[in-house]
Amino acid sequence: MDRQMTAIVNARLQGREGLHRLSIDGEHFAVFEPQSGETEAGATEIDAGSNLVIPPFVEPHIHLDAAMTAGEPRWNKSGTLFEGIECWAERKAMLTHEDVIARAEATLKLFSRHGIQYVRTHVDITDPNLTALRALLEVRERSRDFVDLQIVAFPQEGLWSYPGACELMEEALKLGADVVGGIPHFEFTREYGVESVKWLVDLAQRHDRLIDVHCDEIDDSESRFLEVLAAEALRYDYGARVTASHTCAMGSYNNAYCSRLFRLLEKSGLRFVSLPTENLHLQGRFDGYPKRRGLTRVPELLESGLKVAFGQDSICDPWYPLGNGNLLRTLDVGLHVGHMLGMEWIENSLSLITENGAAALELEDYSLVPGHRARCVIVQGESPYEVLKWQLPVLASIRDGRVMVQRRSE
Ligand code: 17E
Ligand code: FE2
Repeated sequence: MDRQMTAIVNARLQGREGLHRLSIDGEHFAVFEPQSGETEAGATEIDAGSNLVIPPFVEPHIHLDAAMTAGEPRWNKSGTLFEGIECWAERKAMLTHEDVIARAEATLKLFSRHGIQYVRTHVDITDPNLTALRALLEVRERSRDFVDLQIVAFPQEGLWSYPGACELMEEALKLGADVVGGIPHFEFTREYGVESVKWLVDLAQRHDRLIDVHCDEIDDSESRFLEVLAAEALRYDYGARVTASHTCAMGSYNNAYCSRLFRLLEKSGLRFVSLPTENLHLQGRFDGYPKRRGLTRVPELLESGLKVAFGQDSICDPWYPLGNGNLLRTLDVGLHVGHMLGMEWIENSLSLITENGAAALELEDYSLVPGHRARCVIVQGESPYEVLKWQLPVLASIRDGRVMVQRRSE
């Protein structure tokens, strides 16, 4: 049974000196008080042991329908996105309701052990039976105790390029998908890509839904659907509700084009999700040396005031054979690729797997303040630098005042 707590003591908070006592009233945070020194935890109090207490981790981009299917029915030998899509089409034909539920729940439980309490999953709707979507809608309800799950209706094989995909998108939203997805760089033609983006932005507005598009996940400097997505978002004043995922091609754009593009991005206020482990693995596959790394321009986006979050994208699926649920590993890789190991970046880095993800998911009631839901994690380390260096599993994950995960410090 999860234990209900009345306070967290000996907590270190980002941006504040010293130790704090965070009291909890039922499911919500109550008063936060500075402590004069270390204190002993009472029977219904949890001891943070001078470690940082931060909001729960947010996984802003995962594919739960494909999780844990790596090698089924065959391995992705080339390591490209495109062979991954082919392998997945074969595995997709074998999906059952129970199969999807079992793998998705196992993955969410793995995430929970790593302090993730919010997840956005893409679910492939290019399937006339919508098997994965129906299963994930059930998982969303069954898992509410330990995770808030957002479901993106994701047309993996294209909106314009897969027969019936638009009707399946509409159906997915009627059934209860939270977010509208897309994949313009995979459509048969550039025009299809542009049309698909315009169509999905309109669809989202008609249904009052968020948007999260797999956008320009390719090392092609001519893949320029991000500008279309941003312009549409700006036109309808929808930017804060739109996430551009991947945007790998931005790593290949020339600087003059990027300079023009960034003006639009700043005006649009789009959210960004970068998937560093995944794209390091999938991109650069058609290059000789020097070889591109296929990541979007993370530090430049952040310096422009835009919000970028990191996500895992895959857990052992046709696109990526590894993954362990620990977002600190993803953060580590992303900071390396982005040349972001300067101390200022490190000190601010936890926002990439917490609050910037929360912004993409439009979470309310997220930050650690009195009155908000008592949801947080106790990480191992007194500073973001220590947390990043050690990458140890969370000491505790608390949700609405209940302790869901607790382990001894290492
Ligand atoms: N589908 C896709 O289009 N791109 C990816 N990176 C994954 C699935 C994991
Ligand atoms: Fe993805």
